[in-house]
Amino acid sequence: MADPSLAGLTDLSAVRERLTGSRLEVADFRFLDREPGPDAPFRAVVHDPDAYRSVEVTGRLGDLAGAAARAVQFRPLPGREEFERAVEAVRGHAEFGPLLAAGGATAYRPMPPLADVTNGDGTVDRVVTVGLRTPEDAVKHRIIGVRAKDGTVVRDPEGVPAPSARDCVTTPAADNCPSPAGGPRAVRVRVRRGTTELWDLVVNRPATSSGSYGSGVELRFVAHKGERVLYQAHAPILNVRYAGDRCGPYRDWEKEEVCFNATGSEPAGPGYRLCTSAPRTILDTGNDQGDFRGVAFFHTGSELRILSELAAGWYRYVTEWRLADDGAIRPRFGFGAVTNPCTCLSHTHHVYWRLDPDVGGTTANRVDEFNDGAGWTPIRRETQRTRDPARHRQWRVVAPASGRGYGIVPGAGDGTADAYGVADLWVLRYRGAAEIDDPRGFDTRAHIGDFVNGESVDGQDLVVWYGAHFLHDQSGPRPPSHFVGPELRPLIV
Ligand SMILES: [Cu+2]
Repeated sequence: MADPSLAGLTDLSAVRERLTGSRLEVADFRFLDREPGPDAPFRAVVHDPDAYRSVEVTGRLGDLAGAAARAVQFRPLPGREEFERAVEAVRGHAEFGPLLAAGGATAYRPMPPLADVTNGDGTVDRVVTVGLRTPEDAVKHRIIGVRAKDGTVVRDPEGVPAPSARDCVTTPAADNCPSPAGGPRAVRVRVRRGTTELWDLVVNRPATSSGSYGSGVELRFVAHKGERVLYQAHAPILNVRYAGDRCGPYRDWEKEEVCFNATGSEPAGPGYRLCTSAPRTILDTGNDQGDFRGVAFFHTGSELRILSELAAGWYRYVTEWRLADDGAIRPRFGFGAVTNPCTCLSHTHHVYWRLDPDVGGTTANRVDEFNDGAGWTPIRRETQRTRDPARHRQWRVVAPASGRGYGIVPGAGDGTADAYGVADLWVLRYRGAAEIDDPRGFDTRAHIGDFVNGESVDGQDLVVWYGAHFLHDQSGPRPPSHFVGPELRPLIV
């Protein structure tokens, strides 16, 4: 809960008219203003786990009674405890229990995490999925479901990968380090060289990142040499699509932290580790083990690396920011997995960073696009764009008043959007926290384009979304890197 004055949110009559359960919980809360005052507008999601329904509540802090509510599709992700309960139900099942008892058999968190069942009367039962791996068997992977309300095993839930003889990746899920208790939601970080302050920013760990499904390592109030560059930077959308839809598509979440290796101390509290050597993730070690969960900081001598490792089902992701001493900012995303039945099939990961620039220390910014032959052209209205490597297409965010700017230079491996990936860059007017997530229902595709409605972005407070697309095909040549991401490079325009 972001604000104690909202404790009464679940008791509002607008909520009570729609949800009657005794265990209502606030699943998401956000202020819609940058600097929320005593009467700030807010948006919240209240979830009723008994009826398994949710409502979105919008209103103002100063007039809670006047808040409005409407039904929305929101289903909380299963946590570790709920998953373990589902596994216990499987152990007690006449057919699947003995399978799990066999040598080498394991239960794992699969994709998708839920396979809910809609009943004939329109009510929905929550069904938590469980992956069974039986390596001695011809069928090595089965994904079954467990109905949350009564522990009934659902044999062939809809929308999960079919039973499979494929055993992709030989890295067993481990994730066995302790979870830090407590610790700060965010920390302030400064990088100094001599008497010069190079960087000053606030960092949220994935577990406290914004968005209803998290957004990886999140940066706010990022200043280089005393001048604000970014108000906020994170990656609220992450999804994956398989060729021929042989698995998925899946929308991933970015708030579940997983163990990696980070050696150092925690001067600001648990969950934020200042490292004395380079942190090592599953992409470095090839295993799912580690001694730390949270955000690791490591200065290489020329840049500050800020990174964490995420889990979503069998996926493992590295979420990273590199802040170079010279002012360059490199967002990075890395792609890995533990043992599963899908990732040896060709698939493409899509990650979408949301960058809220305050280049030149002001919110009045503009984006220009460069193309060979045409030079720089200002973007005046909200729009979405694709990359064009043949024309060396790139972008820059400029502050017209001062001539300061930051180039957005696509990474060599960032790909180009297909129909599922939608686009590579969006320029939007800043519309507060209402536009941190895309309104998506149960479609896994990115819906950032829903925010494009012709508003002016010329010298305005604006937001840039940048998409990268990573083709993961284990039958093809090994990619030079499992990381994607652009470079944000300081310019004098
Ligand atoms: Cu992959």
